[in-house]
Amino acid sequence: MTVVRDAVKAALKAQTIETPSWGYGNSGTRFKVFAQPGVPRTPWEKLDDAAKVHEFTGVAPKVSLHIPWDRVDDYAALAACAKERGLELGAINSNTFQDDAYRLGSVCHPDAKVRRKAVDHLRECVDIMDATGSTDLKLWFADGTNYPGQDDIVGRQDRLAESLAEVYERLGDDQRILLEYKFFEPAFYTTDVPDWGTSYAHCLRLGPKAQVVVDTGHHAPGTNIEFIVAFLLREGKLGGFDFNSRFYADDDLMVGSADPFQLFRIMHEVTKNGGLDPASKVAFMLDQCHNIEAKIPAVIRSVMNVQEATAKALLVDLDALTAAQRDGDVLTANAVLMDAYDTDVRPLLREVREEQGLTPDPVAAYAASGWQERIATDRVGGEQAGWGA
Ligand SMILES: [Mn+2]
Repeated sequence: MTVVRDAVKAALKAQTIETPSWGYGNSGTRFKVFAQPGVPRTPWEKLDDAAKVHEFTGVAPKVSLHIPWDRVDDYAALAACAKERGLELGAINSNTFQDDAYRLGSVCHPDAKVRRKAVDHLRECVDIMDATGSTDLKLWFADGTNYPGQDDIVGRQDRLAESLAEVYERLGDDQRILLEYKFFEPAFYTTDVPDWGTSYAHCLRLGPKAQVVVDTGHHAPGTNIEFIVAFLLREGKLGGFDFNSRFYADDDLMVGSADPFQLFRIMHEVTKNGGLDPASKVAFMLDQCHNIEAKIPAVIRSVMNVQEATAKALLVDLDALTAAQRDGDVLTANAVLMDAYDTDVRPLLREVREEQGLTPDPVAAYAASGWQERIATDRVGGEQAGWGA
């Protein structure tokens, strides 16, 4: 049992969770963005906040950027700044949804000039990756239609494939495309990449440097996300996660808050099928908005929620599970899984943190650090970061 416990601890120490730069900025609902004191005004200040999350959790060394929200003149300098803070720049997220030109879509737009603009932006994102050392280009397209007959479904797929191929060509040897899907919104009739199957088919055609990213909030209610995860891992096509949780639509709430059991089931498939092995290159990213809650503690809480689900998944007795499955013992197989889920892993994680020289309680340590008060005092004037370019 000690051997198992040591292996679980080692895996938890090795896991990294990437936090999103936009999670530190102001965000909101369709109705109102609530500004909070101390919110970063620049990408540099976002890195300062991300560094705090890493300081107290020890497992969040990477930060995803979003272009143009994180546009700077010198990306190499931003990467150097990250490094000074013990961080690395992670996935570059493109934006082909906030320009007037994209009313009818971006890479699937019927007008070649608009598609050109979108593809040029995506290629510019790869230039930025070259400067920052980022390996992942995360693509989410708002493309779709609102009305039957508005555009040709197959024609849009053809344009998507052509656009993606041009971006794929631009990738360096160590770079990859992570193609995200979302079943609806902002388009309400058809979405051009609505589900994992569409993303998978395009990635398969593109080649080994294209993989699917699973945003946990981008599914219809009742979708079995862990099945998708297991399938993609088996095919070597799971690039990573955008973690968040949802009650209704794409709610972008803290991962593990709405349905911790679902997160455990997902992490069970990940741990069981090699997805925690760094060689698998599965990226554990957060994609969340903290609209009414304090942002930095919410990111810390989210990182801890992923760790807790991972710890429980690692505690599943796979030998007993396999034996029960082989014997067709339905109840025992289910009980083995539930035993792990019902384990309180918080003491184990406190131990892990102490062994890493970290504080056992990151939320309390952050609250006591004075950082929140300091940024509220220091970050006055200027424009707080948000969804605007
Ligand atoms: Mn996402």
